[in-house]
Amino acid sequence: TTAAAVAFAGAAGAADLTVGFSQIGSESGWRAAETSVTKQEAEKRGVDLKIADAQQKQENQIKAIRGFIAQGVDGIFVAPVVATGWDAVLGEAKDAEIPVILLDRTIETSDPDLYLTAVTSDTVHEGKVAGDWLVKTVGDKPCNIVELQGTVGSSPAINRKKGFEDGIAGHDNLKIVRSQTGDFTRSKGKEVMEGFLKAENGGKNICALYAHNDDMAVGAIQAIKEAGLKPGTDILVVSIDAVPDIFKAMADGEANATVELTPNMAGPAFDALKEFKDNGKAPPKWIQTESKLYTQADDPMKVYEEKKGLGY
Ligand code: GYE
Repeated sequence: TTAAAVAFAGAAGAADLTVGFSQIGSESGWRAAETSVTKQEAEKRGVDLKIADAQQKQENQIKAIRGFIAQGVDGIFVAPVVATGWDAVLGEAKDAEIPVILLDRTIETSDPDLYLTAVTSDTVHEGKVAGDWLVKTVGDKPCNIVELQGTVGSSPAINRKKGFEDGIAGHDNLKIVRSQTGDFTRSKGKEVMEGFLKAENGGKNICALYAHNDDMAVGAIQAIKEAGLKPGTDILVVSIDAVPDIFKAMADGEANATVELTPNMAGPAFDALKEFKDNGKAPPKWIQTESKLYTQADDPMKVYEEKKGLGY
């Protein structure tokens, strides 16, 4: 037997789990990091991972899930692009006795048995943290807010909107004057922000931007600068994810705060799946990741350096 053959046998033996991952796409820096971290976490555990990129389309996700079922994988991970419309395909996975784990976004269904667990942050809470920060920061001043929403119908867009509204509720000096989707992308964030600026007296009527993710905020910051205003001072900027680029912007005084979202959703998901497969032990229905607020006071350049390399 050659050394190569031995190494090959070893690798095959370690791959005791095959997992199919239906990923949304690569709309944001956070999403790209999640994909790379998922690969790293699979490799650490010797999991044979098959990733299907859905290019933002639910129909592609449904096809990919059907493909994984046909291949007889041991488990399926899904980051559901929108919250509704999963019952039929997840029912097929259930009939095939293949456990499904939701990553980073949740679904609306009347049958909780359609998935084993969901590894996500509390996206309502994230929005509330952002809203609370803004309330504290503006004090009694009147403040017109513009909001860049995430993908229409996605659980984080629905929940981050709600949480933020909860956060500013009862503070009548804070008012959301415009709210539109930027689809979680940098380019759309910039484009929609340009519209907001034009509609609000070149931006002079805007006191703060709340973006459902950092990438849209980064695009919007560019638009604010091009309009001749100073992001971070003329217009406060608060967003969610904690990608490296937002820490750079914070270090430059152009962004004010972000709420951290770990790109490592897959690590806990692999562990839960293995425990379930090996010992029949079902995980809790929700494995919640942390949400931490960062501001300019938190040494953004240091955090930037730390973040680089963690999948980003
Ligand atoms: O915040 C955003 C992404 O689903 C919670 O999706 C996730 C969001 C994340 O594209 O950047």
